[in-house]
Amino acid sequence: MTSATTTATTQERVLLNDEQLVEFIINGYIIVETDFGDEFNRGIFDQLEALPENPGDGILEAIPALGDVYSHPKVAGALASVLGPDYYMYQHRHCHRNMPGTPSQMWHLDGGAGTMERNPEHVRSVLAMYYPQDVAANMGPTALIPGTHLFPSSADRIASYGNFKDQIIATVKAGSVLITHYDVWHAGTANTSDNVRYMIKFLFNRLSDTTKPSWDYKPEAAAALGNKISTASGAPVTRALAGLEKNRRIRMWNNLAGGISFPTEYWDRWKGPWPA
Ligand SMILES: O=C(O)CCC(=O)C(=O)O
Repeated sequence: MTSATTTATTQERVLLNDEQLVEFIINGYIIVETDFGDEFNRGIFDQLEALPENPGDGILEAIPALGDVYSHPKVAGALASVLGPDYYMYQHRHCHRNMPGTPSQMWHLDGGAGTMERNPEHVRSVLAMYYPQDVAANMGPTALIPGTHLFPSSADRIASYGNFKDQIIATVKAGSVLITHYDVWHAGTANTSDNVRYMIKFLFNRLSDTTKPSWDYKPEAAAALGNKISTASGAPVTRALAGLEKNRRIRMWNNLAGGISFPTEYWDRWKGPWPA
């Protein structure tokens, strides 16, 4: 493990609000837009273009300004909200350079190396992907399937799957950071444009369990949040899994919120009128 390299102090961090946190639990991702401006993002892009080869894990040493992305108050705030205030950056990182003509990847989860940890009932690890240029639909945006972090166990069969009804194609503005639960199914899509697309992926881990919400929690919102977590429709899942999906969301909330917990429940989904 490497120690946290984020320089944003706890006070500077712009934490997620309740609504954003619940959306993260339901969908497994959030897109954070930074306010660096063209000069900063263009500067990173130009430095990437000048690299003689892919420095692999050494990308941060090769381009130290990338550290500013992950310590930006909104990025550090989102990471602290889902991983606790003492989260840390993992040592593996990767620069994806997608040239015009790069084909799409297969759906996948990352390998679970080192201290990265899968958990459908908690947030222990996340991916954070920074895009130094606008990414239009034809430039190979990252695709993901919301809600799949709640069912990571089917991951060994996903490579040959095609399009999903509810997939998200994350077209983003330059400077955006896509933060996903480690277990969200994702893939780079084809770059059919004439432009190179860069994405730099960093990985972050939880260090300790939180005893209270680490986001901008408003106690008066609790009832509505509990209701949303247990009733909002997310990814279309089979009826038999709907109860498990909701209970996993609730357990994820309970793990993130420390003492403020919602009860998980059993209900008989099969009782009722005969199908027409
Ligand atoms: O290139 C992308 O947008 C996605 C890359 C990816 O799937 C990964 O780094 O695991």
